[in-house]
Amino acid sequence: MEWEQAWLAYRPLKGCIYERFFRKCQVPWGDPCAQSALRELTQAAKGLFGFSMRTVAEDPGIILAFTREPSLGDEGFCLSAEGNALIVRANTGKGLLYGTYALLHRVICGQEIPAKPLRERPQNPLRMLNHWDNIDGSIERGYSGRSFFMKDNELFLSDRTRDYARLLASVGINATVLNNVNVKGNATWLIDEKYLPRLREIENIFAEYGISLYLSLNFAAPMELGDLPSADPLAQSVIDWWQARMAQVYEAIPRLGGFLVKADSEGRPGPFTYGRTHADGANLLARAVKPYGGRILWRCFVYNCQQDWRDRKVDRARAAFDNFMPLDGLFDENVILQIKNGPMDFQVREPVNPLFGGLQHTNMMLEVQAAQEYTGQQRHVCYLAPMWKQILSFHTLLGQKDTVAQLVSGEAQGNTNGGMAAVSNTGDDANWTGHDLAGANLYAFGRLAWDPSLSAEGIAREWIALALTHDAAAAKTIEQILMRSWPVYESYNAPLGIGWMCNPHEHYGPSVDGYEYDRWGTYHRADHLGIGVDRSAQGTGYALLYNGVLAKMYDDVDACPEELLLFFHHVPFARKLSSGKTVLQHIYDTHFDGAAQVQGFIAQWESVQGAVPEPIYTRVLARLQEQAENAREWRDVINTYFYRLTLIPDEQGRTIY
Ligand code: GCV
Repeated sequence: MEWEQAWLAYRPLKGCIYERFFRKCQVPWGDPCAQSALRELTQAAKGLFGFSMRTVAEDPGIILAFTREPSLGDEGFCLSAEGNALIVRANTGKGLLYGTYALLHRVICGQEIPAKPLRERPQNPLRMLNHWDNIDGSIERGYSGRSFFMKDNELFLSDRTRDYARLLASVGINATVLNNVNVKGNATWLIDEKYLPRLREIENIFAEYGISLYLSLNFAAPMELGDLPSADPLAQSVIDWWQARMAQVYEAIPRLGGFLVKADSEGRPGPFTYGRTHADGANLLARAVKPYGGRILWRCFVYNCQQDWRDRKVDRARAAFDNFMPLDGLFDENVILQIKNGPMDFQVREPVNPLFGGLQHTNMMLEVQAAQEYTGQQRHVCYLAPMWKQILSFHTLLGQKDTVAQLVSGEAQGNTNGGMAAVSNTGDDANWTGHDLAGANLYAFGRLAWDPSLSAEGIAREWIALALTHDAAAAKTIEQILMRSWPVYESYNAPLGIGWMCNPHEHYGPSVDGYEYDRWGTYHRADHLGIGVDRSAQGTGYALLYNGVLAKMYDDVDACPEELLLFFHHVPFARKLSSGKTVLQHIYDTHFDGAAQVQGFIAQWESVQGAVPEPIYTRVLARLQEQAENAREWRDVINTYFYRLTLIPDEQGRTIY
């Protein structure tokens, strides 16, 4: 299948003041990342300006040069315009590569390359994608086609593997987990000699772009791959098995970054079976990979998925905290706990996971989902950078440097074992992300992982200039659509933080009671008088898991932020919000408004015709039309449900069925 180049398309650029610099360059030999930078510059010169760039010894227009500046670290760079040259300096080839992409992006976005050196280094040590690609080629929660790494129980390589690595490196992503965290069947064998040679080939390409390869593994591998009777993390036979296996794996792929593990979660095996803790499980693996410099990323998405909906005392939102807080400080230094942004599961609105601000002696990283499982499945536009910004800037009230960004980057604790991961939204669709506008999410994830202080608008503007258009009016229109898209999606979905009113399993389309009488711990608890889950001190006590005034705020129905009201409290439909509207009227109004706004997106998009390339224009238009139809469906199903439940009509007398 053919594929496009997303934001590395290098379409012709007219009137660029830096064009002349692109004729000749000087790049150090021998370093693989520096050579990748050279290839990128050459490709860019051809696409942007239509000529071939030459490498020269004298009088270069672009210079990539090694330097020794401790403040730049292993990944930072320095960029400047000096005399007749644009110069990128870095301590490493990786830094030169990142600096080269920064140079290219500034040139394409029409930004100045200053004479005074611009210094950058990433905030997060690990900036990682998690693929949920299965070895048969399907992708769990994948909305952009099939896997471009796996098919029919085989791994494969193509030119697309390199283009994938280029896309990642161009936004500073430095690690990737190739396979789904639900490791089953043949995927368990990825750590076997059957697959290791091919993985090594893939890893070699990634290394040319500064990307570390990680794999997900099956905790029960000693039983499924070996012939041990148990996977008990404290059994000597199991310890020996993992050590021998890791020796084999690292002999084949010495630079392998490590492993991501989903254990005791949604039916996956784990240490609980043997009465052991998650620390026992994680440390077992951490010790096996430690001699090779490997890391274990251990997921905190652990909860009881066999809940009884009648039982109001068990609260899934508490699960990660209750499972992991008692283990704080017990994990080895090469273990990182990977924590989903919220306590539930990537809903359109959730509070920040209280493990951030809870854990004090454990490495951690933030997991977000670029794949839009609950946010429109890449059929609806939903630019997630504004949501991620809210999470990253959330003050947990733990110590001086207390934002989620400061905690996960290791800045707060002064360590380098942390970062950000995103569940990838890619697949083998020509445009990589199904919805063209979902490309903005992949781009934004990399940029925010590099620098969480960047603004969502600024990132959107960059991405639009790189991927879509230089037409100022069209760019502004597209930026407006992106920036409105999350609030609009939220407005026609489950209201006020309650989440989950979607069709079970596929998680697309409205179904208010879809999860209400199920075992997954995801309820709205509505009756004809009121709605919401009581997570206050009188309810499940979840609100009290936060620090200080945050706990007070969430616990108090009058102080709780309204966008999370129903997440934390069960309230009457007649309760007045700050707008003066009742909760019920708010539900009606937001759903009418959300559906209308999507219709508005269509008109806005139609105005950019001619300013963005075909076939992107047509593809996006088709998706927006589908979104408009679906938004009307959401509006009518949700509003009708609450009207029939309460028998209270819409104050404005609009049609509710
Ligand atoms: C990979 C949610 C998704 C699952 C996913 C799981 C996880 O429950 O629906 O498909 O499994 O999260 O994050 O492990």
